[in-house]
Amino acid sequence: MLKDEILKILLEQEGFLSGQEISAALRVSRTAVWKGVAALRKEGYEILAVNHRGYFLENKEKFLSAEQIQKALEEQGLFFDVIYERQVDSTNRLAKSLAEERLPGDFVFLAAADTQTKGRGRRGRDWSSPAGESISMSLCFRPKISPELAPCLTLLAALAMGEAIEEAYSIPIGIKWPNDLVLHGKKICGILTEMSADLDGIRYVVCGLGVNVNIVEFPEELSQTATSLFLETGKRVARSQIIGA
Ligand code: BTX
Repeated sequence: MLKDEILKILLEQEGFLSGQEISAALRVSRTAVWKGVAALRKEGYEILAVNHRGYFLENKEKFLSAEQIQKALEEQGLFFDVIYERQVDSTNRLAKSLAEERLPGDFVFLAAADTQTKGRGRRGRDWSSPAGESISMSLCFRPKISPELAPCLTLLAALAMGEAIEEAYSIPIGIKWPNDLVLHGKKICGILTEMSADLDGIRYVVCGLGVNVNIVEFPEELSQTATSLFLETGKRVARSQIIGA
């Protein structure tokens, strides 16, 4: 959709970009650009328009994009596919369906979303992942280990995410066995590892992580047990930085 392409350009742009430049880049009329910008504003994107300068997307760190995530991964020396959607039912579900399409080839990819409509925890429990404030990501790969070792991957993911958070915020993070990260006794990250296996062994593993990064307020039913990195530290960190780390 045109508005998504406009958003992508504005996210990548450091300064202002004129309507003329956007219309030339996307080969559409300036009226179409104007309409696209209006649609994005309706969705909550804060886009400044200044005479003779053009458009500028404010608070870019609030938004995620495949490019930002890819860049953050590349900074860590990681080069694999990133599939990013603004909204999905569940990134684990998306990753599993993409894995089925990619089999029998070998692959590593990351499916991420700004928000999930049916984020899942263990045993069918719900996972809340508000837009603009949380991380919903699923790493999908084909480890050459026997299926009974797969549960260790949850612990590995917990260690990796714990270290990433400690690095970004300089605070100690606890792991609550088997699949949560906690800060000051409250949950800040949940991990759901799912596996597909047959008689030959593991077909693929999906390791899904949900992180409460910049969430300002939790619904009543979660407020006693859940917290966010922002609420505990007062610091806002770009989600792509944590995903990459
Ligand atoms: P869990 O079963 O250990 O925890 C689920 C429980 O945690 C819920 O019943 C609820 O009480 C509480 N909860 C729900 N949302 C939150 C939240 N944002 N913060 C803290 N507590 C919460 C944990 O399951 C595993 C969650 C994995 C989520 C990721 S997100 C990306 C991927 N896609 C997907 O559908 N699931 C994974």
